[in-house]
Amino acid sequence: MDATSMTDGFHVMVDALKLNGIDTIYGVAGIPITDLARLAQAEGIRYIGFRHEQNAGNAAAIAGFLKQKPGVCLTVSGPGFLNGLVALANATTNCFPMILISGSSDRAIIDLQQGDYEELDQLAAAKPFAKAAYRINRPQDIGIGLARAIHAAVSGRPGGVYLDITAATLGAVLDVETAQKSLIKPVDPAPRQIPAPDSIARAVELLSRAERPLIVLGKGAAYAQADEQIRMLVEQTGIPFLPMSMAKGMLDDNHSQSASAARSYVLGNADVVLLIGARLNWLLSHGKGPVWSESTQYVQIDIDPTEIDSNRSIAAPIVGDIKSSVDALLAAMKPGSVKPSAAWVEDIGTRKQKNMDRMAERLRANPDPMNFSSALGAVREILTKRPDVYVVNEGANALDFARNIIDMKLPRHRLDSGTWGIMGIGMGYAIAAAIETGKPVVAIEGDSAFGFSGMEIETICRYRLPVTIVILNNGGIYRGDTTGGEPSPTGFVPNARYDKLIEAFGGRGYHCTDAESLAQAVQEGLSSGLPTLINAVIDPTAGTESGHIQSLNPKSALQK
Ligand code: ADP
Ligand code: TZD
Ligand code: MG
Repeated sequence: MDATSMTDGFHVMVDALKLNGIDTIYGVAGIPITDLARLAQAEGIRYIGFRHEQNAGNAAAIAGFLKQKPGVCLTVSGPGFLNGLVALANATTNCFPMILISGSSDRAIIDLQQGDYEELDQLAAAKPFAKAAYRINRPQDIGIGLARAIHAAVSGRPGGVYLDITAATLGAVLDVETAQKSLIKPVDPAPRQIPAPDSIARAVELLSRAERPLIVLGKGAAYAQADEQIRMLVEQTGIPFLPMSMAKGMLDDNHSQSASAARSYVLGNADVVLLIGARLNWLLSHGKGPVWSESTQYVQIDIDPTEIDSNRSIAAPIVGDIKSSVDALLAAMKPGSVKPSAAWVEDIGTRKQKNMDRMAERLRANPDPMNFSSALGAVREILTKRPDVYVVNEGANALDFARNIIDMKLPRHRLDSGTWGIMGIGMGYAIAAAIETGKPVVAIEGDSAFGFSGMEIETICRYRLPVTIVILNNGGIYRGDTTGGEPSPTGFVPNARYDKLIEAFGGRGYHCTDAESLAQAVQEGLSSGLPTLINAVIDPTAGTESGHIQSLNPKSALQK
């Protein structure tokens, strides 16, 4: 056989990725995958090089959420892989499809623990944190390895998949014919899961008896891209809805049926709740009192049967994909058979109005220095006119205030700390949102939150991405250190000039101490379409410990 009919693992991997429509790779280069990145780029795959694998992994994960296909992150072995593992675990926790592909060193040396360069038993390390984990040991298995990874990432409940590829496999030579025959493009990797008809009948029966029904939309509903079906369900029944944070914008936050401004009232008083792609985890107080009533009954739509009864008994489970399940519900409900009572709608309306008036007052105030409400009021003023902007958000107070103050109008436009309440997703999510959608991004960041991925501002500048970062800078975790003594565990350098960081890479920095200049800076960042970092100076005494989740914080019994 002559050399022209031979190929190698690098080429087979790139061919397999292309065959499966993987058009973007997020990663950090190095041994043994540098040539894989180079070759992928040469073959037309977009390669986005990061400064830390965790951020590349977070980018891949959110790309998966936005596109309903696995985002791919590429790392080196050992520590590079481990840096990416946090993102893989976060993807799995949030039900985002992603594939972490890491090169690995010599199996013979790893297994005898003889000390190879960046030696680590990566497959074993990945297993507890991934939905699935596979290793490819032979070049002719690359096609099937990637196919298995894709199926695992997007079928059923989506999640993070680890795909280990040894350096030897990448370098191994095989003939072109064998290589071509080995490639696989999965047929229907995320098959519809049609709910059982009796589960639909049971749900409709329960819903038709409800007087105070509520629909809770979770990020599973956003992921499912069943936007039209969900709108029809909500509007045809007239049931009030409550979006979880990443489901904001599925319907306009200003929709007359939105119950967000009366959240605790509706959770505490609904008699039948329809959960659509939302788990009854800590973010919904586990479905328990005092937030929820003992007598509330639930319909739950979820693709994962083991989610049902995870925290509380579910009277009418619907196991299926959201699109098929909502279609089935719509088909089974006779017009007018499911509707909220007039009193319920009126009560919610009254409470909403009161809370919205209160919020408007807080947004109108113009304190010096700025607090969270006044700063976010300025950001809101600009974003209201730009519903196409993707909003990334992390922090404690910075997260809680922005979630409430910044309204969303379009589905999947709000990307945040999610199920773990994790810090560090900011720049990775912002980069992927810009890359995948071509739309502008505003990342609203606590000053602590920003620090976890802040070095990626170089990446943002290198690729000239339309990302505007607003740092709500109160000088620390939850608030600033005003004691003046030894730095406190939660305090940072007071009056830090984050705006100067981005200038080092050619981006534009703003230092804003009032709401007017902040609004102006956000406007300029958005209209320039260029990397922008706004240091919004917040009162260091603003902010409460742990934001809105102080109740989860154990306090030392010995503390005075
Ligand atoms: P939130 O944090 O917004 O409340 P969660 O992440 O807790 O949302 O819940 C998302 C749920 O959606 C998960 O239980 C997951 O299994 C489910 N899910 C994801 N995609 C689909 C889909 N296409 N169809 C049905 N359920 C889905
Ligand atoms: N590490 C990781 C990975 N995730 C976390 N959630 C934390 C640490 C703990 N943590 C929070 O839960 S919020 C937060 C940390 C460190 C930062 C809060 O400070 P901030 O926001 O400046 O980002 P505010 O506006 O000052 O509250
Ligand atoms: Mg802070």
